[in-house]
Amino acid sequence: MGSLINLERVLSKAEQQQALSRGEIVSLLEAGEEEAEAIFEAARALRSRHFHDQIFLYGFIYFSTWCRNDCTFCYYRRSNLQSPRYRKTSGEILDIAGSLASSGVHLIDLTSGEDAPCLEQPDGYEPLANLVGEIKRRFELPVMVSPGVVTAAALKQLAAAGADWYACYQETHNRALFQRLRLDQSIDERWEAKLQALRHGLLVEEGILKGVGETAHDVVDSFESMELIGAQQVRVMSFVPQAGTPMEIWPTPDRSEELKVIAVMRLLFPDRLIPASLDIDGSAGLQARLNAGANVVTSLIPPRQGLAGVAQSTRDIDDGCRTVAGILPILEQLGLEPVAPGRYRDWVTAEKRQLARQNADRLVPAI
Ligand code: SAM
Ligand code: MD0
Ligand code: SF4
Repeated sequence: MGSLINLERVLSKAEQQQALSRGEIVSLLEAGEEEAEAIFEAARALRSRHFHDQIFLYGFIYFSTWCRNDCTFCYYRRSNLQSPRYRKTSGEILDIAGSLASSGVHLIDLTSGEDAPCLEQPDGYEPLANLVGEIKRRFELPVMVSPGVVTAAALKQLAAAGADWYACYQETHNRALFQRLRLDQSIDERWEAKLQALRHGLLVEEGILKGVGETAHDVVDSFESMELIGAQQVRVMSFVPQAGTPMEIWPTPDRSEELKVIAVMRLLFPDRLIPASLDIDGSAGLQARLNAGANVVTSLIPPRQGLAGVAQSTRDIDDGCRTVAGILPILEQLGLEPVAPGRYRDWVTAEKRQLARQNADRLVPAI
């Protein structure tokens, strides 16, 4: 960024919710340490304006680590023989969801690899849909599903069962880079799955990886795509190298990069949900991400249930640091607090109503 005065001008535009140019966004992403502090402050001010220092908490259940895909960055890629494989039963998942619900999370995120039993049978997503319905009935919490790319029929079935969110991250919107990350997968099919989810009334989370070879312009392209699709939740995760994968010696990026992306997302999407994931640096990384303007703590995992994280397969899980009780002192220190449970449900309901209106206006029938 040329000068602090210029930075002030850009931040004041953002605070007034005026559009920023590509050059302005790139300069924010390339800001130095001192300038970054000013960007974080502006991001926090916008978060306060829209969310009153109240934070949402997401419980995470990685219910199957089996996957047919071979993403170069992922520990659970099919060809990684070192990765621990498990598939939790419906009973086990309900028990875990119950303990997360009673610990005070606002949402249950059911995540898996693209697991063959689901994919090989015509009605393969019925068990997941039934599970979603049962979790909603028993615990009255919103549910997110993250099973990878699934068919329009499966999305319809999941939405009918009561799923509220579909999370599916493009990782990058640069076609050549996508192809290096998500080997033999279609960038268009992944995008189309999110469009289908929206058409069926599911809220959508879009996301990118930081430090996988993208440029600042690629990141701006991703912001434009997030805007275009109208994602209700947007995320960034720093790449963490995984043993036994082609990217195991690829360096993890400096965390200041992810923090600036979080803050710039807050400036560009002030009223959207932006996660601070515990899956990258555990609870030690939470404060910085919240200070950068995130408003959802994700990847809360009950201890000692044999569950894995995505980027950190074991970190902080069994010692209870990734629980609501474990992170509450961090929120408190920052003058933040978890939102009352009903208010998260209200937020989701209001967003789903707005999406239903948009879908009706578009008059595009879902298939
Ligand atoms: N299999 C589904 C899919 O790929 O969409 C669901 C799992 S998804 C939640 C896994 C996500 O975790 C990826 O989309 C990626 O953004 C993130 N992730 C995976 N491996 C990672 C790594 N090594 N470092 C950082 N993030 C990673
Ligand atoms: C997280 N481990 O929030 C989870 C995961 C999938 N919807 C989310 C990447 O960090
Ligand atoms: Fe499978 Fe998802 Fe990992 Fe890719 S990121 S290998 S789709 S679990």
